[in-house]
Amino acid sequence: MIDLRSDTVTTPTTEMRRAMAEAPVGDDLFGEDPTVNRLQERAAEIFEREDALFVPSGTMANQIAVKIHTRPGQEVILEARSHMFDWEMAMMAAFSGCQARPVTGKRGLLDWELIEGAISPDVYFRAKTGLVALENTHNMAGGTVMTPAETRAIVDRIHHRNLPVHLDGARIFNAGVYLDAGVADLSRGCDSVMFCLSKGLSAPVGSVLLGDSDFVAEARSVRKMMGGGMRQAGIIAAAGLMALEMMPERLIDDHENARLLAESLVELRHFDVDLDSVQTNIVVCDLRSCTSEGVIGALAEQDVLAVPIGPAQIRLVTHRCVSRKDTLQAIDILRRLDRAGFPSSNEC
Ligand code: TLP
Repeated sequence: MIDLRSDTVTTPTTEMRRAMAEAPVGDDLFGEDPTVNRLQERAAEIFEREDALFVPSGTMANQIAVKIHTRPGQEVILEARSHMFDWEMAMMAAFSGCQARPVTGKRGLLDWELIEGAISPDVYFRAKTGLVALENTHNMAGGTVMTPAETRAIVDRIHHRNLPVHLDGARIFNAGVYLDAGVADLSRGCDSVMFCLSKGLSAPVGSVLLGDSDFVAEARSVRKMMGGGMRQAGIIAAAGLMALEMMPERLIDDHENARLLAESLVELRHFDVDLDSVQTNIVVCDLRSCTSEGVIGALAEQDVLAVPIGPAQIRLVTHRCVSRKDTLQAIDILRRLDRAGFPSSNEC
């Protein structure tokens, strides 16, 4: 099976499993789990932040940030295909009482002009903007990155309007590898940032939410409110620590495999890829004369898995459990199917 559905399917390494078995643990609700504490300290050091909080998922981290930065009745400006808008169960409405103000960015990236146009006018009969949320890398745009300079330029202007910024950095280490930049630089200025240990970094569970000490103290209490307080969580934090220390540098392999996949796909009849958007480990393909359902089904019969992200759009994600050999094999299968035509293709 060549599983290109997501980098979330990565399984922990043998070293991670060993570290999990041997991790010193304690009750984290009393702040007594040494492994969780170590993970949070290391993350704070690497991101150059005052404090960090280990949480069960990226979704929870993002939604804790929304809860803290906003008040009910406010709007959150975010990208139209961002994870926080499309994939988090309308939680900003359900939990924080906010509505999204989505803006379509070029290749998923927001610039100041777009954001400024979405900030609500300062009149009493309009909902106030409470937060701007950015995403780096941008998942549904194909893993596109924002540079530290681009981020900083936007963040400074947003702050000038007295608004906070949260960065969904689920795959910020991929951005760092692509740009040869540190994650501290990529997130500098943002009031809060979260990253996932459980995607390309291969840990089984967990994300980290970072900010200043007051923010993280509040985040700890919102995490509890959401039922995300964990006890001997050092068992999973141990894998997270290894993910953080050992895994970022190998992400380059995933980027190279994604590039190879994308460059092969553009040669085919039924696939269209914006090669400029393939910067990290994600390939988003528009389909010609066939449906996502038909392509996904035909691939699955050949033991290649991908996900639909629209009626004629699929996503392929490379990761540690997809080798160069697997990538070449997937390309062979795609070529063969493309020549034969897909079952639901209009041409067949
Ligand atoms: N993304 C998943 C799916 O939910 C779509 C994936 O397969 O890519 N921010 C971004 C940018 C994400 O891509 C994801 C997960 C999250 C947040 C949420 O993380 P989890 O799954 O830990 O809640």
